[in-house]
Amino acid sequence: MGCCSIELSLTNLVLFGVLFFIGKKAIKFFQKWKVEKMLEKWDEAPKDKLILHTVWRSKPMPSVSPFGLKLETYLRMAKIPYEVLNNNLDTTDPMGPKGKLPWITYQGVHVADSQLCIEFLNKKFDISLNKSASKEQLAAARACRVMLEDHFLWGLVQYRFVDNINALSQLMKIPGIFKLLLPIRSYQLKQRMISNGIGKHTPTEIYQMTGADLHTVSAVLGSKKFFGGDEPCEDDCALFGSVAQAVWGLPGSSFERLCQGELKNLKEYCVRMKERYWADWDDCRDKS
Ligand SMILES: N[C@@H](CCC(=O)N[C@@H](CS)C(=O)NCC(=O)O)C(=O)O
Repeated sequence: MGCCSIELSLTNLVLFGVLFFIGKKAIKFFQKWKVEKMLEKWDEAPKDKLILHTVWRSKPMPSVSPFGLKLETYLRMAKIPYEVLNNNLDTTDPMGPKGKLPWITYQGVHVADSQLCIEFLNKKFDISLNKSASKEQLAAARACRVMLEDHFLWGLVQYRFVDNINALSQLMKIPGIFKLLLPIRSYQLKQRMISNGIGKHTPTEIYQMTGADLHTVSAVLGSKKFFGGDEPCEDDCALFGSVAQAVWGLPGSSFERLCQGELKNLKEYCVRMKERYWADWDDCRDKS
């Protein structure tokens, strides 16, 4: 009798395992199919227009995505035409082929990842925004970009999505159904932080570690106007995309306080970038 019940539960376990495996495969297959369908739709987009797929406009600033703000700033720096009102900025399919935003469609080609988009566009339009900066300035700017995008980002995630998820609607409009899913999103991101390693620290430790990134970036900027010197270099778009989040996109955070006080050269830098490339900053904010 006992042995029979062990056999039964073993059969159930195997059955459960098989169903779990099939379910996972089915979800993957469905996701792949959805992406293919979505890309087929964008294959038909007019070939002469560059379409920037990104998150919808937010309240304090045009984009609360560091990567979205980076790529849009790059397009402005490189003077590559995309007009928001001409519908060249798409927010219906913000997530691209790699499940992330931003991404672009140009001449039937889809490119995902802000940095890969920049490299692709540099080649397509024969652009170099690094002509006036020194080798040292470019190296320091790159190091700061990688630090902000791959390390400081987790401080932003901790503050915005883990500790203050309910305040997200102060930053951007959240459609009804998404509001219900926010706790799940918060949980997913926390899990991602744990797999990364940084999520194993306490929030205070995470804020200290990522606040130190801002100190470093501020020291590298020093009294320069831009990370490229008197003129911005290519990485200035990325540095602006991330630092602007600390200045305008994380209200009430220690990052915001740092940029208003001790590290005020970072805020001054963001204002300089904003004035230079975003004369329409307020028009690009969601004022509803
Ligand atoms: N390395 C990527 C990062 C893009 C990224 O992480 N985007 C975020 C929004 S700011 C995203 O799409 N997150 C969705 C997710 O990871 O599930 C890039 O430079 O584009």
